[in-house]
Amino acid sequence: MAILESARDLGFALAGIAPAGPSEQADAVRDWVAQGKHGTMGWIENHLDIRVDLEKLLPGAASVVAVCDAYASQPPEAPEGSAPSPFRERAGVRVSEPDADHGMGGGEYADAQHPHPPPAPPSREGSDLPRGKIARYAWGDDYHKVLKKRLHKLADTLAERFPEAAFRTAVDTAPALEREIAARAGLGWQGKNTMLIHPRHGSYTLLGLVVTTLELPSSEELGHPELPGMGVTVPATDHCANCTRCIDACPTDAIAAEGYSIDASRCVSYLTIEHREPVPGEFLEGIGEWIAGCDICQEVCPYNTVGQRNPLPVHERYDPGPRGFADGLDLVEVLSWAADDRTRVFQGSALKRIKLDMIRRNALIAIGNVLAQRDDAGLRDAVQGCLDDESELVATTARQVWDRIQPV
Ligand code: B12
Ligand code: SF4
Ligand code: SF4
Repeated sequence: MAILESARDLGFALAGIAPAGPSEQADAVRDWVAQGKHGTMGWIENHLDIRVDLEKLLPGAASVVAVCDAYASQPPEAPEGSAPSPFRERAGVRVSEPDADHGMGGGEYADAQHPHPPPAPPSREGSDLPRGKIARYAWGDDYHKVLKKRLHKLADTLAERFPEAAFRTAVDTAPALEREIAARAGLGWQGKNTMLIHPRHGSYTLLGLVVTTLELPSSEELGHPELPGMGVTVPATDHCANCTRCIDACPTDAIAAEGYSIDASRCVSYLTIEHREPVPGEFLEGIGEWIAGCDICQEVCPYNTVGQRNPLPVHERYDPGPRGFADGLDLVEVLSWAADDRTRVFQGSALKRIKLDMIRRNALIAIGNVLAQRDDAGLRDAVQGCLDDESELVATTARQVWDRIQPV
C-alpha cells in the first residue's frame, strides 16, 4: 500500500502491482513479428526474447509496479460565443456516474481538484485553412519525460527502503509488453483495438513500469484497494463483448477482424510517426487529415465516453492549451517548414520522433485528402511546388499526391 501511496503522491493517476513472469501472449507476439506486422520497426524484433519475459529484462524480477498518467481526452475550451466545452469542469475532477458504472461497484475514485490551470483558448488565426490533426497523447509535453522522471523517483523511494533490491524502469524505453503487464497489475484490460482500457476511465492513458526483484503483494492479493486521489485497480476482465466499433472504424483496416491484434504496418499512427519511407498508395486515403498519430479506434470506444464522465486526474504537463496542438497544424505552413521550424514547434514534445521530411510528407498526404474533397488552387500549387523537392521522400510523396488529384 505504501508503494501505491508513493505513486499517488508522485501524481500518477493509477497504479497497481503484478507478479513478474513471462508473457501469456509470447507465442502470439512471436507470430506477430514473424508475419511482419511490426513493419519497419526493427527494434521490436531485436529484443523479442526480453520483450516477452521480464526475467530477461531484470534477472531475478519478481514484481512490477505499473503506473499510468491520464492525458487530455477533450479539446481545450472553445472560443467565446460557441457552445461551452465541458473540459474545464472535468479536468481532474471526479464525477460520480452510477449509470456509467458498468458493474464496477460504484467506488468513489479521485476526489481532489487537480491543480490544473484552465487551458488557453485555441488560436482561431487562419482557422479556415486546412489543418492536420494531431493525436491527443501528443497535445502536451513528451510523456516519456513526464513519466520517466517520476518513475525514477518511485524507484528511488523503493530503493531507499529496500537497498538490497534491484529496479528497472520502463516507459517505451525497455523491451517490455507494457499493456499486458499493466492489465495484470489491474490497470484495465487489452481491448480489441489492443489498447489498455480501464472500464471506468477509458484508454486515454500512458503507461510506465518499475520492475523489481522485490516480492510485492499484487493488486489482486491486496483486494484492489481504494486510495483517495487515485483511480482504483480492477480485474483484467474483457469488457469488449460483442462490440466491434474500433474494428469497423479503423480507416486502414489495421485491426484484425476478430480484434486483439493490429497490423502495425497498416496503422495510421505507425505510418505517420514510425515509417520513414513513402507511404504505400493503398493507405493514402485512409490517413485522412492525420499528420501525427491517430485516435479513431479510441474516439469510437464506448469506454472513452464513460471515461470522459469519470476522468482521472490529468497531469498538468499534458495540458493541451499551450502548444495549440489540439487545433492541429496549418498544413501549408508545415509543408514549408525548414529544420528550425520543426525543432521549435516540436521542442519538448513526443512528436520530436517525426523527422522534418516525414512531417512534410504527412502534410502532403493530408493536403491530398483535402483536395479529394474540394478543389483549391493554392493547395494544388503547394503540392506542385514539392514535385522536385530536394528531399526524395517529399518529392516522391508529392508525385503520389499529384497523380491522385489529377482529374480523370
Ligand atoms: C510499437 C508500439 C506502437 C506501434 C504498434 C502498436 C501495437 N498495437 O502493437 C504503433 C506505432 C502502431 C503504435 C500506435 C499507438 N500507440 Co503505441 N506503443 C508501442 C510500444 C512501444 C510497443 C507495443 C508492442 O510491443 N506491440 C507489439 C504487439 C505484439 O503487442 P500488443 O499490441 O500488446 O499485442 C498483443 C496483444 O494484443 C496480445 N493480446 C492481449 N490480449 C489478447 C487476447 C487475444 C484473444 C489475443 C489473440 C491476443 C491478445 O497479443 C498481441 C500479440 O498478437 C508500446 C510501449 C510498450 N513497450 O509496450 C506503445 C504503447 C502501446 N502505445 C501507446 C499509445 C498511446 C499509442 C497510440 C494511441 C498513439 C496514437 N494516438 O497514435 C497508438 C494506438 C494504436 C493501437 N490501436 O495500438 C501506449 C498505449 C497506452 C494504453 N492505454 O494502451 C503505449 C503503452 C506507450 C506508453 N508507454 O504508454 N504503438
Ligand atoms: S490508431 Fe487509427 S489506424 Fe491505428 S488501429 Fe487505431 S484506428 Fe486504426
Ligand atoms: S471499441 Fe468496442 S471492441 Fe473496440 S476496444 Fe472499445 S469496447 Fe472493445
